This record gives sequence, structure tokens and C-alpha cells, in this order.
Amino acid sequence: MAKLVVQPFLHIWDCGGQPVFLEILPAFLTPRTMFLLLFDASKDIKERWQSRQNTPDGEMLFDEVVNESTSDLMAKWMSTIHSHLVKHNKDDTSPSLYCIGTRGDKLKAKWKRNQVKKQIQFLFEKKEFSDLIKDVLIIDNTTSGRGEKEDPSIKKLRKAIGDFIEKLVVPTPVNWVLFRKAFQELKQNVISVSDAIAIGVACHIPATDVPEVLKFYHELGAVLYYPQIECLKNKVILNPKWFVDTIGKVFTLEGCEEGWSGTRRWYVLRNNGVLVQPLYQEVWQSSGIDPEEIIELLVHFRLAAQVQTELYDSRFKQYFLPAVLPGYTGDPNEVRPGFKLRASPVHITFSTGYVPPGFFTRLATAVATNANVELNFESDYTYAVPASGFFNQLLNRTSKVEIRSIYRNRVCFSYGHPSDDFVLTDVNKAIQIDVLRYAPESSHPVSLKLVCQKILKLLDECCQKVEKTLHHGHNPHQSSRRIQYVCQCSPSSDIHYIQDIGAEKTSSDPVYCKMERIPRSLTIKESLWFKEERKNLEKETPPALKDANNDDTIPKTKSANEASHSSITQISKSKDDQQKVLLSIRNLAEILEVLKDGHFQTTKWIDLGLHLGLFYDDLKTIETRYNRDPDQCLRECLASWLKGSFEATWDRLAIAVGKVGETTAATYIRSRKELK
Ligand SMILES: Nc1nc2c(ncn2[C@@H]2O[C@H](COP(=O)(O)OP(=O)(O)OP(=O)(O)O)[C@@H](O)[C@H]2O)c(=O)[nH]1
Ligand SMILES: [Zn+2]
Repeated sequence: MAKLVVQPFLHIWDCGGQPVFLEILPAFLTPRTMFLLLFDASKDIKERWQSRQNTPDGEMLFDEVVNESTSDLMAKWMSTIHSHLVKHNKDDTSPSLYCIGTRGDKLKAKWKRNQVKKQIQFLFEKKEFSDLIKDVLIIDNTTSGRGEKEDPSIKKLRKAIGDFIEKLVVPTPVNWVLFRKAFQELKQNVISVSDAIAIGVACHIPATDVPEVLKFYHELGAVLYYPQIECLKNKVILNPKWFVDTIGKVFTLEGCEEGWSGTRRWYVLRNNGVLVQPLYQEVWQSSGIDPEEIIELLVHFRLAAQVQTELYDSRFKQYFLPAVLPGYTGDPNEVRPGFKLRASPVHITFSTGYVPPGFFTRLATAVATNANVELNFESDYTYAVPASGFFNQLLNRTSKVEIRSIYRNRVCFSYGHPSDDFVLTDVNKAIQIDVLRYAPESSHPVSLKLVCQKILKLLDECCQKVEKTLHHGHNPHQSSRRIQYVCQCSPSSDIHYIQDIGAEKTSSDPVYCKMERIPRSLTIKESLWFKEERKNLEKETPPALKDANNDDTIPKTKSANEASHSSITQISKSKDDQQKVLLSIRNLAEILEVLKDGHFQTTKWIDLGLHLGLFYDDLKTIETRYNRDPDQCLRECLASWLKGSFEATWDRLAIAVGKVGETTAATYIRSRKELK
């Protein structure tokens, strides 16, 4: 082995808080990074965040106001960084994220600073990413570098950075260091892999080792090297910052300054998120990389998807780049009027509590490439609202509000032929799915029910693709993402979900929610997401229930709600009592005893937890906390289940126990609790 020398690396990425960076940056993060999340401590962190640009001559340009507060954005970044570190299995490293509130001088009173600090701490307390955050510092930059007068928090931060740089030092073979020095001397942005090999050989690195060395430097963020991307596999990007800036030209407003602003192609990009070939060829022609190769990279990271629209001359290629669009700040439930049938909203939720940054636009591009799907620009419409202002209201004036159908965080698609509308909206805590039919149900060859179910399947496939992209091919655990059905039990209540329901339910199964623990039938809008009752089960169903089901599953023409509500009481009465008894934490000892008597293998506790509906990440937390002791872990897992918002019954437990392969134990539970 060649002699090792220590080589310090320090690259600083200074990226704006603009939401578009949340989209681009995850593709370029490397694992050995210290993160400083900056926010303006003098502002209310619950207020909607507004993008601000400081021009060189000290002016401030105000950009879009987004639908997220500073605290939402901070939490999103924390969870992105967390998942970024997890995928690289960096659990051996100490946490390396600091939240830094600037303009501390505006908060004169100490209690005010502490209050802001507490608010930020509250964002990560008890979250799976809480261990990552080392400190929250409120700093006064105006004292920076002023010796004695300098804010002690700045000193603290400086020391933390210094310590981190020490740790960053990587023992590297001397010839590898030489190799990189040669790159730096070149002062070029990109070179070919064959040139890199020649340089490597000159530094006594065997030609066959060069790709490994390139990967090493890629991991450190010193170069970009993508052997897995066809068009870029023969290139080494020596200046990553330059590359990200080049790509960013179409994402930021920079292009406007360069004189393309008046053109149709620029308009189509700004307004519809469609990047046409003549535009990207022009923007990137002098970059030193073939524009087609840059586009392929964007496609690889799912920032772009090739589409066909009528917006531009069809001889040229077109790509959909939702990340360039402005954000939608209106009501997520607002849709184009005139629909005949609308499914209840469904949410895709995540165990972090937030939609992971970069997820939504990638989901949109993944969906846009599906053969049954088209971007739906046609559903742009205007509607009249009462105008604001005293005189306008006095004169009963209205003003027109233009609703566009495609935004960075809301995309309307058409699905199938004749088409239905299918809208995805990023509502921060979840991705909302709406499906609407504008044609009468009777005139359509495919039922909306079938369309809804196909859309769920399509979305699941697309989400998996996005997860792969965001995790660089590492497969994250499935259970961090879930489908939740928005409960329609009462129109006035806050958004909440139907509990304990999965795709395997049929539209005639009774459901519950946190507001209404008494089982009820699904409404027509909700039932669109579920299959019809399986026919072979019918003979086992008690007569009263069967009648109710028949009422509910036949396509209805009138008043679905009335029909379903009248059947609630019948269902709850007809069910076996023991089967429906809800278990609470008081039953924990008994459950443990029954499982023990049934010889349940405690080592299977994680799988059991998953089948009971617990989140994988929560189970992992239990595992670490209880040192992998199966008995303790099982007890905690069951306790979480009993305390959580699940419909905990002996029946559910027996089903889950059976699903993990413990069929004897499952039978034992059933016989002991006299279940069917
Ligand atoms: N009073 C006060 N002003 C500050 C403090 N920190 C930064 N500023 C001022 O805030 C303005 C913006 O600072 P920048 O460092 O450019 O902020 P930024 O968020 O990186 O902005 P971009 O570079 O445009 O993304 C500058 O005029 C700074 O002098 C502080 O602690 N107190
Ligand atoms: Zn409800």
C-alpha cells in the first residue's frame, strides 16, 4: 500500500432557502457534511416564508410567498438531511447539524432568544431526526470578528466547525492526492474519463483503479462522477458547483436577464413547466457538456420527464420540470367546477410527518411519463370572487381569479380516455390525491371506482421509483410511506383519517375514525377507493349484514349517505361482541400472557409490529432503546399499538400473529378468546 497522507476537504455549499433548492440539492449531497440551517430569528417562525433576494447593491427583492412557514421548511430540511445520512449508514458519526437563527441582535431580551430556541427545539423533539441536531444557536452577526465583543454563540459555532474539519481529514494514498492536485491545476470544469485515466496513470495509479478513485472523490463531493448514467459515464465533472449552477440556469430567473424572457419557449417554461429543446440547447450550448446529456441527468434524477404537449412545435423534444413553477397557495380542495362525481381525498403520508423534500416534483415527473396519463393544461379556469375593498364590495363587484392547473406543488393530470381529472397536491404534511369525473358515470366505459384503484396502484409504483431516486438506489423501508383515506364523517371537522383501513378492505366493510368509534359504512365518495365485496365471503356473512351490503354495493342513484347511515346500527349489533372489544393498555399483561401461552416467538416482534400497523422507524427506535431484547421490545411494541390510534382487538392481534407465520399462536389466541 502506498504511503497515506491526510488530506483536508472543505467544500462549502451556500444554497438559498428557496423551495426549488429543496428539489435540486438532495441529488448532490454527500454523506460527510456538516449542515448549518440558517433562519431569521427576528421573524415569527410560524409565518409563511417569503423568498428574498439580496442584490449586490444592497437592495432586497421580494420573491414568492410560499405556503410554508419557516418552521415547516426547517423541519423539512432536518428530515431530508436525516434520511440522507441514514441511507449512507452514517450512524457511526456524531450528529452534525446546527440550526442557526441570525439577527439575534434584534432580540434584545434573553427570554426572547430562548423562546425562539425552544420553538425550533420543539420541531425536532421526539422526531426520528432529533439526535441529528447538535444545537440551536441564536447569533448576532453584527458582532462577528469583534474580539471581546463577539457574540459567544459565534465563538461556539466557529469551534464546532473547526472540530468538524479536523474530523473531515481523510487518510489518502499520496498518489491519490497528487491525482486530485493535477485536476485542480487543470482549471477545467469537465474532462473525459480517458483523460482522467491518463492523469491517474501519470500519478502511478493503475488504470483499472481510476474509477474507484473517482468514486472516492465523488463521495467526498470533490468531483462528480456518474458511471451509472449512460450519457455521463465517460465524464468527470471537476467543478461540482459550476455544474449545479449551470443546471440551475433554467430553474432560477437567471435566464430572463440573458434576454430570453420575451420568447414563447421561455414563457412555456415559466408558465407550464415545459422545457423545450431549442431553449435548453441555447442555455447550455456553451457549457462544455452536450445539452442533451444535461437533460438526461435531470431525467435520471427525476427532475425532468419527457412529455408531449400541444404547447410547442412537436418536432422538438419537450420536458416537464415542475420544480421551476411557482407554488400554489390556494385551497387544496378547490377544483375545476362542473364535475359529476368526486372521490374523497386520499393522502400519502410519511413517518417523518412531512413530505420529503424533492419527493413531490419527482412523483409528478414519474406520473407524467405513464402512458395513461397526460398533463392537464386545459383545466385552467377563472372564477369570480367578491372583490376586496370597500367600494368594490359596496358596488357588489367581483374580480376574476385565475386558477392554473399546474404548479410546483400541485399538478393536474388527465387519466385514461375519455379522461378523468386526477390532481396531486403537496399539502406539506402529505400528498393529497383527488380524482374527479366530469362525464356522467353512465356514459363512461370504465367505472370511476376502477379508475381510482388503478390510480392508487400507479402512484404506489411511482412512489417506489421516487424513493429509489432519492435514496440513490438504496431501498428505504416501505412502511415509512402510507396511504390514508380522509374521513368524511362530518363535513365540519378537521382533516382526519379513517382508521385501520387498508387497500384490502372492501367497500362494504364498516369503518371507524377518531371522532366516531362506532362503526359506520363508507360514503359513496370514500367507497370509490375500495373493491366491491368479494362474492365468496357472502355466504359467511350474517343475514342482517348481507342485506345492508347489498344496499350499499349496488351502484346508487340517490342519497348514498342515508342508505349507509341506516346500516350502521345493523352492522354493529350483528357483529360478535368479543371480536369488537377494543383493547387498551390495561390489557397489556393479558396479551403478553396469551402470546406466551400460545408459544409466540418473541423474536418476531418487529414483523408483528409492522402487521399491527406500527411504523418501521418507530420499531427501530424501540429496538435500539431496548438493546434488541426481544421480550422487552415485544412489550413496548404492543404498548405502542395499544396506546396508538389503532383499532386494537383480539381479532386484529390474531390476524397479525398469523401473518408473521405464527399460525399455531394465532389459532391459540382465537380459541382462547373464542373468536371465529
Ligand atoms: N442586524 C443583523 N443583520 C444581519 C445579521 N446577519 C445577517 N445580517 C444582514 O442580513 C442581510 C442578508 O445577509 P446574507 O448573508 O446575504 O443572507 P442570505 O440569506 O445568505 O442571502 P442570500 O445570499 O441572498 O441567499 C445582510 O445585509 C446582512 O448584513 C445579524 O445577525 N444581525
Ligand atoms: Zn371521521
